[in-house]
Amino acid sequence: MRTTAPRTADFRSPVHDPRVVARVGALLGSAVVVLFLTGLLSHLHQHPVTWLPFGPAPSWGYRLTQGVHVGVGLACVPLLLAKLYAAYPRLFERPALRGARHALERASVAVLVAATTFQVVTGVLNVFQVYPWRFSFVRVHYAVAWVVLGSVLVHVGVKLPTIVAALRSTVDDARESSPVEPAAPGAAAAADTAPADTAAAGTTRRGFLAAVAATTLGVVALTVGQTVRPLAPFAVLAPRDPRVGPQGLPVNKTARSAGVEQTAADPAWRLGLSGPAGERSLSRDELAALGLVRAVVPIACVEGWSATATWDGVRVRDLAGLVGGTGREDVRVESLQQGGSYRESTLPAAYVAADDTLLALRLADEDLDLDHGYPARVVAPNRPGVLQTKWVSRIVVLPAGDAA
Ligand code: HEM
Ligand SMILES: Nc1nc2c(c(=O)[nH]1)N[C@H]1C(S)=C(S)[C@@H](COP(=O)(O)O)O[C@H]1N2
Ligand SMILES: [Mo]
Repeated sequence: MRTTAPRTADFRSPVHDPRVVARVGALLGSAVVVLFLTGLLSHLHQHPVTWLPFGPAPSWGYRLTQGVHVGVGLACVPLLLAKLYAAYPRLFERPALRGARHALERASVAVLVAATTFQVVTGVLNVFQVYPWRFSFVRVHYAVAWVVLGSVLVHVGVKLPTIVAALRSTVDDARESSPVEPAAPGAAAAADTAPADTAAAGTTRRGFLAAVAATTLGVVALTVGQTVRPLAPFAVLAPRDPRVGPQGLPVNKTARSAGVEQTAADPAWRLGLSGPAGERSLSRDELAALGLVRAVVPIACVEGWSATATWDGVRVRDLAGLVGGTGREDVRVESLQQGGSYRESTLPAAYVAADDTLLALRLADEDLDLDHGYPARVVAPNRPGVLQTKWVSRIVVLPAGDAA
């Protein structure tokens, strides 16, 4: 039995090769850029900034970007494992420390691996609604996203010559089987003693890359059904089936878990309206008497699942108008729910003005199910699910220019 730590050159599999590492890395790096951009969009939806106002069009916008975020995020599981497997022998390079520049390079790789692994592990657990931690997932995931982006940029910058050379040489060319990164002195010496490359090694590398590509595509194919309806039967890896739930729509938070079972079902419920012209209160029948408008607007959960639904309700713009709103003010929507982050949301003015932004009373030609927000819930196009507030108790027209 060996007692000493292995050396990089001890890892003889032809897969431990810069050409493989660079190819998997290019895929993973592209995925990370897509994740950063789509994630940033999701963040900006939930924390609007005046210099980049979102609007209600296209109605499927958030559905697409967050669906891509979670789809690509799940695809990162095989990509990350493949990248770590192909590159890990470099951990055993000796001497481990070769001066300040090298130490910095190693530290940046450590940060990159830790931060990316953290994002993938916590992201996947979040999508499956498993929270074995006490911190706020969204806040930490957002902060670490910047660390991932920074360390990817440093990593690519430092490795650019190696990456370019590796991507230029074909995977099956009969070349010496070199441990990852031949530039390292120890590794170069080892390369001399490594067995000459053969066609078989090329096949193994190509086989590995093909297997990684197939697994990655497989993960995507078996999860996109959570948002692409025709593929729903194949979404065996997705946590949600977009067809399952009351009125054919999934439920993230039930009336019971939100603690509103009694208050939402109370026949004495009235909608409170508040605005520059004063206060109003309307029963459900009075709301319905205003005339219902139909909108086909998807629910697009931040967790990646989404489903189109047909809603009937009163335009939020018209409700705001009853208390002096002009359609140019933001509107705050409050729920009967007493606690939790999603008990209220703010509709920016551009959404308030939209024809399809409703206080919905009905879904799929029936009164809303209690779990879908009865007696009334907000639906607006191109919005994260977390902002489609259910069990609405009050709508407040905010002073113009008082963006939340
Ligand atoms: C590896 C690189 C990744 C980066 C750079 C990244 C980046 C981001 C960012 C910036 C946000 C917005 C957070 C906010 O609203 O403040 C976000 C949200 C989210 N990400 Fe990622 N992400 C990554 C990986 C993943 C993975 C692998 C998954 C799971 C499959 C995932 C699932 C989610 C979910 C579910 C949200 C919505 C959270 C919420 O609003 O409740 N992410 N991501
Ligand atoms: N009051 C309240 N509204 C809420 C939530 C909540 O927790 N509380 N969850 C939101 C989330 S995360 C989603 S995805 C949508 C889902 O709407 P549905 O249950 O009708 O499908 O409701 C949103 N509205
Ligand atoms: Mo959600």
